[in-house]
Amino acid sequence: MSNLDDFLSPESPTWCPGCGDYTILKCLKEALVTQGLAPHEVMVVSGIGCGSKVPYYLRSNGYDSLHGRALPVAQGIKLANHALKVIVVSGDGDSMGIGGNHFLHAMRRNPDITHIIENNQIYGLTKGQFSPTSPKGFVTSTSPDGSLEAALNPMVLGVAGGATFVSRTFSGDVRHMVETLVRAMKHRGYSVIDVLQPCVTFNKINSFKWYKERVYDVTKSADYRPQDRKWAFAKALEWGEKIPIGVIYEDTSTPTYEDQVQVLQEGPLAERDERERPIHWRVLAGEEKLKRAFC
Ligand SMILES: Cc1ncc(C[n+]2csc(CCOP(=O)(O)OP(=O)(O)O)c2C)c(N)n1
Ligand code: SF4
Ligand SMILES: [Mg+2]
Repeated sequence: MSNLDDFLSPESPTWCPGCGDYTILKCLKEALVTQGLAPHEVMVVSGIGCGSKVPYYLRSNGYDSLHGRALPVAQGIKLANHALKVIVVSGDGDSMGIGGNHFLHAMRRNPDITHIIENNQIYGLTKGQFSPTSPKGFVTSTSPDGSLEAALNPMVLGVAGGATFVSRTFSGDVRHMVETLVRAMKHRGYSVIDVLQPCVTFNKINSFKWYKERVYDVTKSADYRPQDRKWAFAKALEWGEKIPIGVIYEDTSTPTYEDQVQVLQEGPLAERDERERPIHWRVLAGEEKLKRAFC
């Protein structure tokens, strides 16, 4: 059993007052406690950005990696110790821009990790440039005449790319976010959560009010069918006057990447004696390395 104080970091958040990232931090802690996870069982990995500061503000294992590189780092950590609950927390720029290619390939592998995309539709940390999820025509410091590029939708990419759990939640709804995070973390496989997270300082369009007027809980729909990929794709495409939140796709039949790696079936690598590991998993040294390099 754990409680919220177990996850209390000595660092205080430096986010702007009212930023949607506060809700994500609060809900992540609650979701971890709800599942009875202790700080040493959790690894939070981020990139660089406002939202990527979460590992500093949560007392657990943490890794603040490079901008865009949270996913490969997280997958490496999961392979080294698949007993850890590995959670990626990174921005829309981090996840969909510079890290977009890692997103596509994580979907193909289905690692058992949870990816929280803090989607404020802008580059917050670097003071408000348009991001891959900004709408076409979005006026920012780097697009004074409006962005010419179409927006990416993480839900559409998630369903099309083969992520086995695709969902969305909103920083203006704590209960919904905790429930969605718990469901995502319980899923065995790559779970993606697109979090609508207002940047109150640089994105004056997509505000709490703007989202509140549009979001609805798709899990309450009469035709709710999260196992039906075609239905999920239609829901993922919905964006505008109505924006669905909740789990839209869940595939429980695809094995995780770790389930398919033979050497991991005997237990986490991190807990095993170096000499027990098959030769190709060891760091080869000296003569052995040379011999192998030339044969
Ligand atoms: C390789 C590299 N390129 C660019 C940057 C500059 N940079 C830091 S954060 C960031 C964008 C952050 O936007 P996002 O990921 O959406 O996070 P947010 O700040 O909005 O939470 C950029 C461009 C960097 N640190 N490293
Ligand atoms: S700049 Fe935006 S995303 Fe960054 S802390 Fe401030 S409100 Fe949050
Ligand atoms: Mg952002």
